[in-house]
Amino acid sequence: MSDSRRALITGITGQDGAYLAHFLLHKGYEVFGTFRRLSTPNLWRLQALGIFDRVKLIPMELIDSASITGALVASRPHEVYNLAAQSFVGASFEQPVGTGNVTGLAVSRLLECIRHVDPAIRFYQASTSELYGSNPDIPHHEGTTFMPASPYAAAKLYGYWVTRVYREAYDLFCVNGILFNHESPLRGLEFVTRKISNALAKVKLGLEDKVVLGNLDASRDWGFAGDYVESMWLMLQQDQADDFVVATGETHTVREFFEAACQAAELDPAGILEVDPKFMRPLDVDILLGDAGKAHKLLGWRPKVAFRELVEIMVRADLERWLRWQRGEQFPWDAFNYPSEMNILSRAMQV
Ligand code: NAP
Ligand code: F7E
Repeated sequence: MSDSRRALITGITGQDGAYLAHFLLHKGYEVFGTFRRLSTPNLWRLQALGIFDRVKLIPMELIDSASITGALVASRPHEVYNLAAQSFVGASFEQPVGTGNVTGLAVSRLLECIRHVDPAIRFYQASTSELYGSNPDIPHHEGTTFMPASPYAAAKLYGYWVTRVYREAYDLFCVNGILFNHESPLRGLEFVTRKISNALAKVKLGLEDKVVLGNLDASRDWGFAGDYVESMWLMLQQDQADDFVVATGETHTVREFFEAACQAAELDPAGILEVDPKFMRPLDVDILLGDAGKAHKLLGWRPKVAFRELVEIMVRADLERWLRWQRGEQFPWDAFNYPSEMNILSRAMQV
C-alpha cells in the first residue's frame, strides 16, 4: 500500500463515482472503488474518462455487510465516499423495498463497518435535494424542512439522519452533501436530461423521429457533475464535519431543458415532442431550487458550468457519439446497447 491518501468510492461505476475518481487521482490519491458483479461488466464511464487502469476495483454489494467490511479491509481508506445507491426516483416506486434496503439501510451497514474497522475514516454520504420533496418553501437550504415525496427520498432521509446520528453518537467524521441534480454526458440514460440529449442526437441523425417524455412542468436546479464532485472532497477536508447544500441557485423546467437542447442541436422543437403518461410518477416533485450560500462561504465552492453550457455539452457529446457509431467506431458508451424505454413496462405507470 502506498503512502498517498487513500479513498474508497462506493458506486465508482456510476456518473459521480467516475468523475470523483478522476478528480481524486488528479489530487494524488490512491483510489479504490466498489462495483457490483453483473453478468455484463459496466465499466464504460471509467474507460471513457481514461482512468480504468488507474483505479483499484473491489466487488461489493450494499446488502451484504461482509462484502462492505471486505472492501474496507482491502483498501484501508482515509476517506469513504458513499455514492452507491438505487438512485433512480422512478424505479423506487417500482422497487420500494429494495430501494429502502440499498439506498437507506445500507448507510447503517457502512457506518457500522467503519466504526469497527477504523473510526478515523472520514465519511461522505450522498444526500439529495429530493429530501425537500414537496416543500414549496424555496430556495431550499440546510435548515429547510424535508418532505420526501418518493420511496427513494424516504430511503435517503434515513441515510441522512443515520449519518448525523453516527456523527453525534460516536464522534465519527461524517458529512451529508445535499446535492441538487447534476448531469453530464456520463449521466444514466433513464434520467431526463440525458434521455433528451440522446434522443435529440438520434432525431438529428434521422435514427428516431420523436422524444417521448412525462411531466414537462417539473422544475430542477441542474448543475454539472464534474463541478459537484469537488464539493464532496472539500467537505471531507474541513476541521468540522457538517452538512452542505450544493446547487446552482437556478431552476428550469423539463420543457425549458428540452427547448434549450433543441436549440443546441439546431432542431425545431415543434412536432418532435410527445408526452406519454407512462413516464409520469405516482407522485412528483414540482420544483427544486438550492441555496448553496453555506458551501460558497465555508467550502469556497462555486459551480463553473451554467445551465445553457451544460445542455450544450450534453447534446454535443451525444451527437458526436452517434456520429462515431455511424462511422463504425468502437468506444466506451452505453446508448447503442439500450433498448427503447417504450418496451419497458412500468408497474408505477399512471395509465
Ligand atoms: P448512478 O449513476 O445511478 O450510480 C449509482 C452507483 O451505485 C452505480 O455505481 C451502481 O452500480 C451502484 N449500485 C446500485 N445498487 C447497488 C448495490 N445494490 N450494491 C452496490 N452498488 C450499487 O448515480 P449518480 O448520479 O452517480 O449518483 C451518485 C449518488 O449520489 C447516488 O447515491 C445518488 O442517489 C446520489 N445523488 C445523485 C444526484 C444526481 O443528480 N446525480 C443528486 C443527489 C444525490 P451499477 O453501475 O452496477 O448500477
Ligand atoms: O427526473 C421529470 C421527472 O429522473 C427529473 C436523481 O439523480 O436527481 C435525480 O432525480 C424530472 C422529474 O431526476 C421524464 O418526473 C419528465 O420531475 O431526471 P430525473 P430526479 O427524479 O430529479 C436527484 C437530485 C437525485 O437524488 C436522484 O438520484 O423530470 N420527467 N419526463 C422525466 N424524468 C425521467 N426520468 N424520464 C422522463 O421521460
